[in-house]
Amino acid sequence: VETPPADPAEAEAFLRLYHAENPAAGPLRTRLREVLRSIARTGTYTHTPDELVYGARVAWRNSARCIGRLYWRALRVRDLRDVGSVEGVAVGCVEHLREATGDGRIRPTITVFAPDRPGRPGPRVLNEQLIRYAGYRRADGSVYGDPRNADLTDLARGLGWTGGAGTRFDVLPLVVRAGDGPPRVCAIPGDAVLEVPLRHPDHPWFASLGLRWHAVPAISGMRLEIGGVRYPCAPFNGWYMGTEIGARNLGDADRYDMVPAVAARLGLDTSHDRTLWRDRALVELNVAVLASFAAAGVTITDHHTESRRFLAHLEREERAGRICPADWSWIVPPISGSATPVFHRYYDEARLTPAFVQPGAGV
Ligand code: HEM
Ligand code: NRG
Repeated sequence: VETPPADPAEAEAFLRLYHAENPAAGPLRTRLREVLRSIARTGTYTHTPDELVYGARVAWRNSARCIGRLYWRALRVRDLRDVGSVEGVAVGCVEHLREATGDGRIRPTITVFAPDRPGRPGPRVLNEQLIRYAGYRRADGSVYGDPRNADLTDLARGLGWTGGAGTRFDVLPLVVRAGDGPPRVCAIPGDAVLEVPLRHPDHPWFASLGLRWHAVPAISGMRLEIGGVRYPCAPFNGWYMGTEIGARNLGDADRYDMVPAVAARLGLDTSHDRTLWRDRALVELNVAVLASFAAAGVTITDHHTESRRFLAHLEREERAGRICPADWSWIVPPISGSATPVFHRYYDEARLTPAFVQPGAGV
């Protein structure tokens, strides 16, 4: 694991931004001198609690692939920077899920664990999200469950995990590493994982497909970078946009691949592409997701509402004199793109920090 020293130029750029946007934070010069001296002596420095909160929120604000950024100022930040052990991280992640889930009114939350320091890597969660469904490889090469998580499932089993009930929706354990230590598996208590069984408001047969999804998307595989300091373990969550589940997780041919089964139950003519049976089945899958979450009292958003909110966010950012970087191919929803206003324009593609970065994504 590489743990380079904090880049003084990045530290300075962050502190300038923080003080420019937070005039009440006190004198920039004093803090800058202190931080640069700390980097020269130790290769790193410690963010104040206010810097950490601001840095995490701006990392969200800068996430060009995220359509949900209107509420970036409301991100709840849990400061667990003194936690770096496997047990400590596992407990902190379970607490995160409980706090973020609540009774279904999901709260956007991030938990920041110990940072990397020169020669001393922080902890990491190897799961891309805190909640992931197992994908069991069959002898014929196909996967039972979520094929996306087949490697993680192999890893967990290799580390001794035997906890799966053998359904298509078995929640995997966390796989956690402390520094350069070995990865270890930590089961997530079932009552920390809220799930929604899926049904369709007009089609009673839909429930018998046995589909469900978890309430909280909590990304744990990205690194948070603030002012040259790297936090390799900083899981964050908001709530779902329905298309993530209905179009991609359940619809993609290399995920749960439910489009053919739904089309068959709908009685659609699947003998020609031009009957648009895939499109019609996808829409009904997405109707089921949104209606089921709503009926369960779990926060979710639809792609029309979220597209409008995103453009409101963009306007607000421009009024504040900032550019709002956005990646068209991630912002435009996977169904009905042109029926949403985000489709009909282009975006600034700047890369800004603080940021969430996919390890191994270069830079
Ligand atoms: C990506 C929605 C909150 C950071 C996305 C995507 C959607 C989305 C639809 C694209 C996902 C995909 O296509 O796989 C939302 C909604 C939120 C929310 C509705 C509700 C509050 C957050 C929060 C953070 C965040 C709280 C961080 C603090 C990101 C990042 C990505 C992303 C970094 C890119 C992930 C990647 O590269 O794989 N978001 N988001 N989002 N979001 Fe959000
Ligand atoms: N598409 C992924 C989740 C990616 C992030 N989406 C969010 N993030 N809504 C999936 O599990 O379907 N968030 O922080 O709310």
